[in-house]
This record gives sequence, structure tokens and C-alpha cells, in this order.
Amino acid sequence: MEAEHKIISNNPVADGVPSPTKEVTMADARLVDAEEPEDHTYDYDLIVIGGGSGGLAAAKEAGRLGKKVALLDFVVPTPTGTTWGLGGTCVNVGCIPKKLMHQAALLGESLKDAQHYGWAVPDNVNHDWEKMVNAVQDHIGSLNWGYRVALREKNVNYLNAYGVFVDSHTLECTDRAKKVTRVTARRFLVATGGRPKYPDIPGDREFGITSDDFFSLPTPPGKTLVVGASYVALECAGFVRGLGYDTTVMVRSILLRGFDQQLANMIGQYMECHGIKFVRSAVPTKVEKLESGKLRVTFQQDGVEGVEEYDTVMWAIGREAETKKIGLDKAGVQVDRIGKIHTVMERTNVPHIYAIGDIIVDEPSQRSLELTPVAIKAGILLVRRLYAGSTQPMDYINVPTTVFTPIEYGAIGYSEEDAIAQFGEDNLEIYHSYFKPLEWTIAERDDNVCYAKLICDKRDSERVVGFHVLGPNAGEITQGFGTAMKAGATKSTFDATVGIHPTTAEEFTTLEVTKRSGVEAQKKGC
Ligand code: FAD
Ligand code: NA7
Repeated sequence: MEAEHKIISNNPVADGVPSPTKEVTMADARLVDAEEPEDHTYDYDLIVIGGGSGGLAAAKEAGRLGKKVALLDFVVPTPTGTTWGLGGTCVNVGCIPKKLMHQAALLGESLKDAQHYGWAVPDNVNHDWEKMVNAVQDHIGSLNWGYRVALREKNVNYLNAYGVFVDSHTLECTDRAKKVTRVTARRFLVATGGRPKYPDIPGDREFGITSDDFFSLPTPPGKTLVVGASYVALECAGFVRGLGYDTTVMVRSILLRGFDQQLANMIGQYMECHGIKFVRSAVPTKVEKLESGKLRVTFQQDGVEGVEEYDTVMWAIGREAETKKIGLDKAGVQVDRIGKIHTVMERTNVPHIYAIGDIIVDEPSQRSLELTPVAIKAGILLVRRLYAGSTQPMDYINVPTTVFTPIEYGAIGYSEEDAIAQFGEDNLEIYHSYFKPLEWTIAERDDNVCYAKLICDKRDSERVVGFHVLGPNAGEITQGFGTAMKAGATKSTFDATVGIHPTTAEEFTTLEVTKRSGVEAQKKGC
């Protein structure tokens, strides 16, 4: 039976104050699934399915606490045959290679800045794609190895096999050689993550690739089409262009759905100004491979058919929870229409089966946050509640996040749209300011493309319910303010904070102009 719960938000920036749909009790927090005996007639105390961000963290913690633990991890190859090692999405085909390639692109920009600062950098500096990919993949290889060692050190039995439930205490494991074994456990933790979606159009799997293939491409991508307007799409398009390739983003509707639309559109403008083409209101309908080796993409734009040729076509149109083929029905675990498991304190509807990471919707907060640190923290806290007497629940509210587009965007709490819907426009005071980092002046970079915005709840001493920053190092800035938001900072707390000069983060200690006032928020000089 499908759970009927609606996902209110799958985006961390839509967070804000808790709006629990269920009373969460301390009994929930301890999660003593006491109806099952604690004796050891099972092979393991805990089997973790999925060796990604969440699964690894949870398995290591349970091992550290002296439990008998097994962790299964198996990567089903992509349609083009790409596969990778232990560590899951973030390490192999997500955060890590993405941030490193973003850095490669930023370094290219720094080379131009360097000329203004007196460095004799030649104009035609070339980038070596293969060298970058090899360096990134070598780093990933060392991380894969490190995870295997860490599991061994914590006495976790690593099984490189694909797990499918045959009943609620038994898992069938199929390894690479198709050898099948069965293992049983007192408890299970499902942490199987997600995989990229394909558009289901002719040629999509044969000729298109996804983020699962992109970061290990052995040859340069050339003229690239990225389909989708999510953060994965914009981040990848950003660094591909930054590395010097002709780049187009095909957008079906809006940029960065769920994020603050003012900042989403500022990112779009910045990317366009930096040479990225956007094909708006368009969806692809087929991909064909020409004799020349080029990929011919047919698309519909506002009801009119268009065609264009590319070297690489990348789908970044969302991800699917890996829950449909793992026998959850045999174990009695319910999933919703899109395959997500609704959990309370990371427990599924089956008392001894738990779930974390990209595959869950946290029922009390109605959040489904697809972020590595969320999966890790939820996993560790769960294991401590199960095996170390802890009662601390995971808090899915006010989770900071950053989009690593060419101009970075950090956010915590509500977007302006969601804040207006939640609190009412009259109850909000929104402070904002455009700014130019000092380092950009000599480098002759753009004026007024960086931006700071605080959304405050007037009825609650101007408590900050939305934090948004667009500019260099937004991730580093946002992490610190995340702590302030957790501590319930108000506008006056920000005002009372002494800035660090000269930084961009200090902008948040001097915000004066409100949106309501209509006063110009653009800077006229330093
Ligand atoms: P995963 O890390 O996906 O791990 C699940 C593992 O389980 C995989 O190894 C999978 O192969 C395995 N598995 C699945 N089914 C089975 C089975 N039946 N048996 C055995 N093994 C199985 N997050 C951030 O916080 N910051 C970022 O900058 C960021 N950038 C991203 C960039 C990209 C391109 C992508 C795609 C994602 C990014 N994310 C980022 C999201 C982040 O990667 C995920 O939120 C995180 O990896 C989720 O962890 P998880 O434990 O839920 O699952
Ligand atoms: P998201 O956030 O689910 O976004 C999907 C994007 O792809 C969005 O812009 C969609 O447009 C677009 N889309 C979806 N289907 C299509 C088709 N068929 N054609 C064209 N465009 C389409 O996905 P992400 O992959 O970025 O992120 C998922 C998580 O993975 C994220 O939270 C990270 O943690 C990692 P729409 O707005 O619906 O018109």
C-alpha cells in the first residue's frame, strides 16, 4: 500500500520553523523496537544496505559501539557501463568530483584576475581535461580505499553485493560473479540513495549521459548540452563552460525550483553573461547519432520544433530513489508514489527496519533533504539512539546548503516566496544589499552581481527565517551563519556582530536597506 503523505519540500532552503504534522515523543526518539527479541539468532545485529554517505557513517558507528554489522554496497553500471567503488554518490559521482571540477573552473577565472594583479599569465592558457579527470579519479580512488580500511577497523563486514529483501529479516545478496547468498539481521538500515533519471525519449540511454558518467569522461566533453535546471544541471554547466567548452542549458520551466527565485534568476543572468547559453521553455524529444559522431538533439520549444548538434548530451532532470527493486514489499516497508520511504526518527513502518539519506521523507518535518551531511548526521544519531542510549533526534530544519554555480549561492531557511506563503508579506522585513568583493575591484569584475538577503519574522523579534548569499565562497560563509540560525539569531544579533574586514561575509553585519523601503540596494562605490 502506498503512503499518502505529500512531500511539502524536498529542498533545504524551504526549511524554517518546525511545522510538525505529528507529535514526536521521547519514546519515538529512543526507538526501542522492543517487540523483537534481542537474542542473537540472526547473523548480524545490523545490516546496512548501501555504502554511501549515510550507510557508511551509520555502519562505522554501530561497529564502534561493538555491534555485529554488515554493510552491502553494489553499484549497478550506467547504460554506458560506468561504475565506481565504495562510498556512494557523493564521493564518486556527486559532491566530491563536482566541487573539484568547480574549483578547476574557478582557477581559470583566477588566472584572468592574476593578470590584473601583475602576474604575467599568457592570454591563451589551455586546460587539460584528461589531466584533471585523472587527478580527480585518483583522489576518489584513495577515498574508496580509505572507506574499506575504515570499515575493517570498525569490524564492519563489507559485502560487495546487491541486497534484496526476501522477508523482513532476510536479505538475498548477489555479488559481481552472480553468486547468491542469504544473510539475516535483527535490524536493517536502508540507505540505497538515488540514481539519475532519463527522459525516456528515443536515444536517451544510447547517446546521452548523466552525472554518473560525466566526472570520469576520458575525453573532453566538447560542445555540451545539459538538460534540466536543477542545481546539478547548473553546477555542471557552470564548470564545463568555465573549462572553456561551448555550453547550453535546456530549461523546461524555471531555474532552481524550490530555491529563492530572485537569487535563482541572478545566477541565470550571471551564467548567461559568462557565456552559457540557455534554451528556455524547451524539452528534448529525441537524440540521434550522426555519421560525424555528433549528437543531433530534437526539441520542442513553445510548441515549435528545433534541432541542434552537440558532442555531449547530459541529462540532469532529477533523481530516482533506489527503492523499487530491493524487495521492500517482501519486508512490508511502504514507499510513496515516487519511491520515497516516509520515516519517523528514521524508522519505517516496519519497527526494526530503518532508512536514511536521499530515499526518505522525514514525516514530522515533511522534509526530504538530498544532502550528504544530512544522511551522515541522521545515520550517526540513529545508531546512537539504537545502541548507546541516546535520545537525540535528527533536526531537519534550517539545514544550510550551497549551490556551486560559477557564482556560488548559499542558503538557509525559507526562500522569499515560501516565507511570504508561510508568514504573510506584512509580517516579514527583508533586508538586502548588492555588493562587490574587494578582490574583484582590481580584477575589474562585474559590479552588483553579489547579493545578501535576510528574511526576518517581524512578529518574533525579527528572527531570521531566511538567509541568502550570492558571491564567492558562499559555502564557507553560509556554514558559519548556519550555526547562528540554529541558535535562533535575530536581525539584532546580526547587527550586534562585529564584522571581519575586508570580507564579503561582513555584509551581513551592516544590512540596513529593507525591500519595503524601496531604497536603492546597489552599491555606488567601496
Ligand atoms: P548514496 O550516497 O547514493 O549511496 C547509496 C549506495 O547504495 C550507492 O553506493 C548504491 O550503489 C548502493 N546501493 C543501492 N542499492 C543497493 C542494494 N540493493 N544493495 C547494495 N548496495 C546498493 N550533496 C551535498 O551535500 N553537497 C553537494 O555538493 C552535493 N553535490 C552533488 C552533486 C551531484 C552531481 C549529485 C548527483 C549529488 C550531490 N549531492 C550533494 C547529494 C549527495 O551526493 C547525496 O545526498 C548523498 O550521496 C546521499 O547519500 P545516501 O547515503 O542517501 O546515498
Ligand atoms: P531536481 O531538483 O529534481 O530537478 C529536476 C530538474 O530537471 C528541474 O529543473 C526539472 O524542471 C527538470 N526536468 C525534469 N524532467 C524533465 C524533462 N523530462 N525534460 C526537461 N527537464 C526536466 O533534480 P536534481 O538532479 O538537480 O537534484 C536531485 C537531487 O540530487 C538534489 O536534491 C541533490 O541532492 C542531488 P521543472 O522545474 O520540473 O520544470
